[in-house]
Amino acid sequence: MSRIITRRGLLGLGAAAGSSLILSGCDQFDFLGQRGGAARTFLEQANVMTYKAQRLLIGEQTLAREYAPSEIRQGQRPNGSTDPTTPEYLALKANNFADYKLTVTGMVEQEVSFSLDELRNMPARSQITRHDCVEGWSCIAKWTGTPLGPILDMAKVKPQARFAVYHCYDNIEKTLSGDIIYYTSSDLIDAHHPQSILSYGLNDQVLPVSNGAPIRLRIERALGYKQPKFLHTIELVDDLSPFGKGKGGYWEDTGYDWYGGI
Ligand SMILES: Nc1nc2c(c(=O)[nH]1)N[C@H]1C(S)=C(S)[C@@H](COP(=O)(O)O)O[C@H]1N2
Ligand SMILES: [Mo]
Repeated sequence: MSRIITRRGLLGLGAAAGSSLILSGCDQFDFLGQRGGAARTFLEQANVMTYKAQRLLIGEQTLAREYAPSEIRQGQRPNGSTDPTTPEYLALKANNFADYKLTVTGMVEQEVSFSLDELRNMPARSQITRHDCVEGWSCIAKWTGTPLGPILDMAKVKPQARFAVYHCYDNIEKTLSGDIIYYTSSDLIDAHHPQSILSYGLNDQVLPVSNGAPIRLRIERALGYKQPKFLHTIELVDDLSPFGKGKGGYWEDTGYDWYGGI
């Protein structure tokens, strides 16, 4: 069977067969923000199917496509939070992230923390990939960072762990009952994927604040909202229900697909 069947392809087929909805391109995801909309309900029901189908069809460690430098046509378009205002983040930024630590915690034998310099001195990987946002735009960019898999291995993930939760510094939403902080999550296959890197470089420059400084994780086979910026803690868990509204991420809590595969 073809290796290039994508979630969009599957949804397109399902929609064409099951209803009058046709979901074929990025632009058509715009209306997902409407809670209870027909397309969103369809996507929510399709979550389980797409995760299992994608793992079967795409395989565990297939690489996302990488591009040539000539295919980078513009800077990475900043989206979502572009200038976090939480006191913790402002304090780190004021000191050029000298006091930043990335922590791996939860279901691990050994909690570990790394400074930015330590992360920059670990084996690095660069990759030119395409970022696809559900709002209907894409950008090809070069990301440089250190692979997440070996860092999880240093922490010795316990066998009962099933997910990695990625905690960020930014207040994506301010409400009367306080700030809502961005988070997302992945399974451990994506966490160990060779292209899953803790990136600190973008297009051969230091990763700017607008794109997630000092560290932003890339999960290249997933949509934009699965690429956490301003990352500070990776928590290994066996259950996503205690976090946010229990769906595994800020956007996932509003109804977006948890797996978010492309
Ligand atoms: N912490 C954090 N991560 C985030 C977001 C955000 O608002 N906060 N937005 C997500 C979305 S929807 C997209 S499309 C990308 C945008 O990344 P960029 O600003 O580097 O283009 O980041 C994702 N990761
Ligand atoms: Mo996005």
